[in-house]
Amino acid sequence: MASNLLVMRAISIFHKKYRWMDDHQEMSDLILASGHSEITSLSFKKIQNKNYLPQTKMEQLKDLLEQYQVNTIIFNEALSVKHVQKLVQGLERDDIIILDKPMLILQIFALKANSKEIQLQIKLAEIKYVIPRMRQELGVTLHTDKQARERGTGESLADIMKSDFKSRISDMEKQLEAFQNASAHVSRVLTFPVLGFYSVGKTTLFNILTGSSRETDSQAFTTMFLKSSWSKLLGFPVEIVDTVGIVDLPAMIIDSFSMMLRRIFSSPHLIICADTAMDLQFFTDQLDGLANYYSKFAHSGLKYRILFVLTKCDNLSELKFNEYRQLLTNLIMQGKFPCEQFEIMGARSDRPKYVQQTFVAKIEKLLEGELLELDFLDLTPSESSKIHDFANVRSEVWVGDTASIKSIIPIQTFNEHLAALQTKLDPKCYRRWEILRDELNRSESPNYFEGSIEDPVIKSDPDS
Ligand SMILES: Nc1nc2c(ncn2[C@@H]2O[C@H](COP(=O)(O)OP(=O)(O)OP(=O)(O)O)[C@@H](O)[C@H]2O)c(=O)[nH]1
Ligand SMILES: [Mg+2]
Repeated sequence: MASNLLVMRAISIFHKKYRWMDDHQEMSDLILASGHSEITSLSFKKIQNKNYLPQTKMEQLKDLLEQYQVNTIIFNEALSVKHVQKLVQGLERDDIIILDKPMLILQIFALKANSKEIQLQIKLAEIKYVIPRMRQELGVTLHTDKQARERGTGESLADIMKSDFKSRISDMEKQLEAFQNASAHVSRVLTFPVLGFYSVGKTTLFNILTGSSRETDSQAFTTMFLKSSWSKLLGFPVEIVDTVGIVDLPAMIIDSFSMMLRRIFSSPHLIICADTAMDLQFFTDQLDGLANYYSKFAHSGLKYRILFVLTKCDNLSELKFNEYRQLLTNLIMQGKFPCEQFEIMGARSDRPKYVQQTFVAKIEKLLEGELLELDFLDLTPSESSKIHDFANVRSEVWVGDTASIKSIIPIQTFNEHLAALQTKLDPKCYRRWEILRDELNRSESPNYFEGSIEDPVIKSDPDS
């Protein structure tokens, strides 16, 4: 998308102490996606009180701005208003555009926003990010010009701004809620949102699992809105939801997307992707970031079952893959992702059938206890075809024009579809289902950590 727009030249400033940015890759991704081109970059280690940048770096930056005739600089972290003021003073120029990481990300979101709901979320995030900065700025101005403090009503300008913003925020939140309510639906099938940092391969996985052809791209934030599609790989339908990439952002900005995030986390079944094309440090940071979102938005009453997918493992040796897998397992064992059950698998886009087969095996394990084995007797052809629509049919025997079917069905789907077919259920199964349902209603099963791990080395290659 950025290629259709005027590309703005910019110098990036890289604070090396900032843990996330050790390899500079994220910064470059974001700069590109925001429609800027990175002319050159400058790095520094320690923030300096006077000008924010150390003096030698400040001089270097001035020269670079002059040399490249550029007036935009982009920082790899969040800057306070004070930092910005110091920089402007130090650079002795008032035409400088200073972007920090949150502002850059909001610009990307704004560029790619393709629905009213997303646009509203971005506006809200912008206002929330700007408010504390404006207050500080107003505080500075008003302090030097006390006359400006009073308007006709005797209110301070800062108060007027504050209450205006407050009412705008509350209006926007109401509008957002209306959007969310309109799009909310209670899913009658198992839903699996695919979560993960941007560009980790969420949409690629979504396409493999659902047979869709959604756009994938190496540029950050290719996907900007949720999209569901059915997967029938398991025999019974499950809904897979492709989501917007997660990124490390200040809490107040994340909050603006909280309604969308809460909706994602309302499913107790999650697919969490982590990119193995990144080095181990970045991989760990990714998982820490995801765990932050998880602890913030996971619903306390839900017992999550999580399928962790280590993406892009086509570029890894088995040894390296095991390191990533072990790291993830350790984090889970430390309680970073409290859940009822988890599974781990590797994924690679060049082996779609392998990914599909592994997904089926893993989900069947993950859903243990949530799947019912049900047998039906004396089915008419139309009843039989109905069962094919919502159950994994393991065997089907026809005698004349009636069929017997052995099937697997998720508990969640059972009530919805079987009311009409209860009379066809084998009485033994019906009894089992009743007992299980009573047990489920009574039990308060404790959290436990149990998982099994998929070996990414393809023993027999279904794709070849
Ligand atoms: N080598 C390799 N590349 C992959 C794999 N999966 C995805 N990619 C590439 O990674 C890039 C990002 O993939 P997407 O599927 O768009 O990632 P995403 O997580 O949906 O990204 P956003 O929507 O931007 O958050 C694309 O260029 C893909 O071709 C993989 O298994 N191996
Ligand atoms: Mg995507």
